[in-house]
Formats: sequence, C-alpha cells, structure tokens
Amino acid sequence: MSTLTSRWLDRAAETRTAVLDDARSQSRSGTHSYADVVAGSIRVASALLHASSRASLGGQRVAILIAPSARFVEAFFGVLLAGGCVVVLSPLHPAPETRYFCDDAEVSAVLVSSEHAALAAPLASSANVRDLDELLSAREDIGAVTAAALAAGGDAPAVQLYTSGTTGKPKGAVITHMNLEVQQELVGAAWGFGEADTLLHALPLHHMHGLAIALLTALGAGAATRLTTFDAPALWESMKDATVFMGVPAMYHRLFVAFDAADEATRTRWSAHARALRLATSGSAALPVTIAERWRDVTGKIPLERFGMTEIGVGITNPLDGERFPGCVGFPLPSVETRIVGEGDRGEVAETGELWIRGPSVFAGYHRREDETAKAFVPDADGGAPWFRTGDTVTRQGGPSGPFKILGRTSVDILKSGGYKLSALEIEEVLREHPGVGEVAVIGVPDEAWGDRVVACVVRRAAAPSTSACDEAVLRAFVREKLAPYKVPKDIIFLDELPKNALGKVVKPTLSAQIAAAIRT
Ligand code: MCA
Ligand code: AMP
Repeated sequence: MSTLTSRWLDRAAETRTAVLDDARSQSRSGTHSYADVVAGSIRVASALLHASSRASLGGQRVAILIAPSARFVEAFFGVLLAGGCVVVLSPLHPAPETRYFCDDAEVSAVLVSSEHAALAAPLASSANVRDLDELLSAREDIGAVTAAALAAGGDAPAVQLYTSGTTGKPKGAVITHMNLEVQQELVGAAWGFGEADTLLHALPLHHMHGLAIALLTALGAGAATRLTTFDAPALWESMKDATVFMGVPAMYHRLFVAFDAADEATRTRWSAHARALRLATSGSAALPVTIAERWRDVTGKIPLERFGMTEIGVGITNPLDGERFPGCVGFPLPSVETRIVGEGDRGEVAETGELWIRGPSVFAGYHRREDETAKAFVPDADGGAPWFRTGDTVTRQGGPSGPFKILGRTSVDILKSGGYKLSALEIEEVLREHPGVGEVAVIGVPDEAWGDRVVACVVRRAAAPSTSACDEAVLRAFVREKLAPYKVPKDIIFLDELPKNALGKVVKPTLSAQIAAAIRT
C-alpha cells in the first residue's frame, strides 16, 4: 500500500475536522470529520470494486466531476483506495473539452455529483457516468478495499492531470502515489503544516496547485481545509477562521481590488484577519513585487512565493522562517536537484538558462505520449537519473548560491493567465476552424490582472463565405463553445498581415511588442 492511502486510512477514527464546505445543497452539515470522510471514501471504493468485479481497478482512469466539498475528497480517495487513477474534471470546461479528457484518458467511469449532473449528461453516450450519491450509499467492504489499496504501490498512477504544452491539445501528466506522498511530506514540513492548521482553499481542484499542493498537503498533516470558490470579499472575511491561505497572483490582485473598494472599517477588519494568518503563499505564476509589498503593508510579511509545475509539484520555495526574497522563488526543497542549463541542449551549467529538475516528486510521463515524454526528459551525462526540462528560464539572484529567480518561459507559445497554463497553439487551432479566419497568432501581453493577457491577432480570410461574419464577438463565442472560458482571448485584433520571418513563421515577440505598445497608447 502506498503511504498516501495508508496515511489516509490511519485517520479513520479521527474526529478532528478534515473539510469545511458549503453544504447547503446537501443533507449533511458543512463540517466533516476525518472519520466521516475516510468512511465515505471507503464506501466509494467498495462500490467501484463491486461494479468492476475485480480485486483492484489496477490503474484504470476514473474521472470525477464534483464541486469543491467533502464529497470531492471522498470520491478522490475512493478511486485511489480501489486502485484507480483519478482524472479531475472541471465544470468550467465545455462538453467538447471534457469529452477530450475522458477519451484521451480512456476513463472507465465518470463520477458526478448531483450539482453537475446536467454537465455530465452529454458524456453519457460515450462514458459510464455514475452518480456519486449512489456510490456513497454503498455498504463498506473494508476487506476488499484494503486488499485493493495494498495492491497499489508507490509507483502506481494516482492522478492524471491535463496540462497545456507546445503541441496543440493538453497532455495527461501521470503522477504516481510516490510523487504525491513526497509532495505531502516535503511541502508539509517546509511550510510547517500541522493539525492546528485551517487552510483557506479557493483554488480550482483540476490542477496541481489546488489538488496536491494545497488540499493533499493539508490532509496529509491532519489539518482542516475550508473548500470554497473564489470570491474576494468572502475570502477576506474567511481569513478570520484560517491559519493558511494559498493563492495565485491573480487572486492577490483581486483581493486588493476588493480591498481598495471597501470602506475604512472593512479594511481595518480585513487587515486584522490577514495579519493573523500564520502563512500566505503564492505560486503558479510570478507574483509582482508591487503586490508582494502591498501584502506586507497589510500583514507585515510578503507572501511566501514558491515555484511549481504540474509535472513536479513544488520544487523550489522561499523559507517559512527567515528571509523571503521578493521577486524570487527561493531554494530547492530537500531531494529536489536543480541545474541551470545554457543554450545548446548539452546540459552545460550556466548562470542563466533553462531550469532542469530531478528527484522523487518528478512525474512518470505523459499518458500514451512517448514522444512528448522523451522530449521532456534529458539523459544525465554521468549516468544518473534523467533531468526534467521545465521550459522556464531562470537565474540565481546574487550568484550561484542565491535564491532562484524565474525570468520567463523558453517558448512564446506557453502563456500563464491568472495561474492557468495555456497553449497559444491550442487556441489558434480552434480559431482556425472558423471559416472567416485566414491566419491567426495568439500571444500573451503583460497585464497587471492576469499576468499574460491572451490576445488573438487575426487576418480575415479574403474569400470567406459571406455568411460567416467574423468579428470579435463572433470569434469569442466560437472559442467559448469549445474551450474553457479562461482560454477565450480577452481581445481579438484584426490585422492586414502578421509579421513573419524569412521562413514564413510568425515572429511573435515582434507582434507582442507591437500589440503591447498599441494597447498602452
Ligand atoms: C477567469 N477568467 C479568466 C481567468 N479566470 N480569464 C483569463 N485567465 C484566467 N485565469 C475569465 C472568466 O471566464 C470571465 O470571463 C472573466 O475572466 C471574469 O471571471 P471571474 O468570475 O471574475 O473569475 P474567477 O472565476 O473569479 O477566476 C479568477 C481566478 C481563477 C480565481 C483567479 O482564474 C483561478 O482560480 N485561477 C487559478 C488557476 C490555478 O489554480 N492554476 C494552477 C495551475 P467572461 O466574463 O468572458 O466569462 S498548477 C501550477 O501552476 C503549478 C503546479 C504551480 O506552481 O502551482
Ligand atoms: P502548470 O503547468 O500549470 O503547472 O504551470 C507551471 C508553470 O507555472 C511553471 O513552469 C512556471 O512557468 C509557472 N510558475 C509556477 N510558479 C511560479 C512562480 N512562483 N513564478 C513564476 N512562474 C511560476
């Protein structure tokens, strides 16, 4: 049995709170003990095993489409205990995207909570959609569940998370039980997590940040987690009952927009709540120093900024105690090895270059994409474990033993908007399907609120059919039908031509500079 699942089952008698949620739509209270949630997960696992008539799901992919709640945790651990691998779906995705994730992962079932039943309806023709409440009403079969959990060791796949890359559609990163156990331990210890903590959690659960870095770290330490969705004024208020908050820079930006709009008494109250937190972290994108400093003005400390990736979890972090470096992400966690590699791909160490990482928290590979996996890893020249190429350009501030500083991505086609990693190519592919679009280039323009503001530059098709209107509203609606709303370009700019090099390739840095200048004036 992996430590992830044995640690979970060990909490079966604990009456301490595991999850606080908004239970208004459920027949249960909003405070859920570890004992309750572990029992729920055992019921889910029992039902899955009985339905499969097998001793273990043996790594089968099971998708879950469940609102942030205790039931999410029950379904998540239920799949793991049954020996399955979880694919987390999000209600933000329209049906074509959700179907793609399910097809690509070849899921054996989709577990859906009642509030998302309508969203799952289009999947019913191609997937085995199961009502979570039905699974939760199953009889516990602890013998069968223990046997299945025992069969899944550390190298068994635990979650498959979809992440955008430099080639079209998102890839399923396969993360093992061991990867998650190591994360629980390393992050929990580095950030001083314990049973006295209450984590205020408003991150989406279909990504590594919300799922593992936040939720699993708290559960691994026996802490309580308040699961909620993002709402800035409500978060300021909820900080009163929390000890830790984890956010992306866009959330801090929004928190300050709400703060600035509030009256004096409200600001005083919110400041006191935030100051009483023992820890506030930021990650998933660069935290602007201005925001870090504003947080310090309010709370006395800058947020603890750290660097992570879907494929590695948190790798590098500023310290909990001791000096935090604004604009830097700190130092590698124990067991995380780093290397900064200059241009030329031969693994030569440089002061500034691509960050390579290896260690036990590095993922197993991309599902059914051997080529992509092979491209992501570089064999070690000295015969050691291969290195994972992060695609981030970094340096160490003040010299080789200074804190890491992230300078940007090595590819112009990877954007970070509000903490979500987006592929410019994926959005371009969708836009190209519209009959009115001739050429298109999607770029990221620096933006205070989102980090990268997604802008599509479109050259209309000269001979487009007269029926295919092609204006900004039409194209945004067209993308929205196929991709999550956070991937829809914020601006669509129509140009006569796109800047190209001698090989006919669009020169995106030139285009970005032109558009950024045009937006500024
Ligand atoms: C929402 N919108 C966005 C984004 N979020 N547009 C661009 N980028 C976004 N990130 C759109 C909405 O669809 C809507 O568009 C409009 O902006 C306003 O939406 P609103 O409801 O106000 O936004 P929200 O739902 O409150 O979301 C803002 C958010 C969210 C809470 C900051 O973006 C978020 O949860 N971000 C976190 C992403 C994350 O967890 N990434 C971790 C990846 P319209 O009006 O047109 O409908 S994992 C990772 O990076 C590694 C492991 C790491 O290091 O952590
Ligand atoms: P994802 O694939 O969504 O997990 O995003 C991982 C990427 O987020 C990294 O490769 C970085 O580009 C970016 N990232 C994460 N944390 C930070 C940070 N603190 N500063 C700058 N970029 C970050």
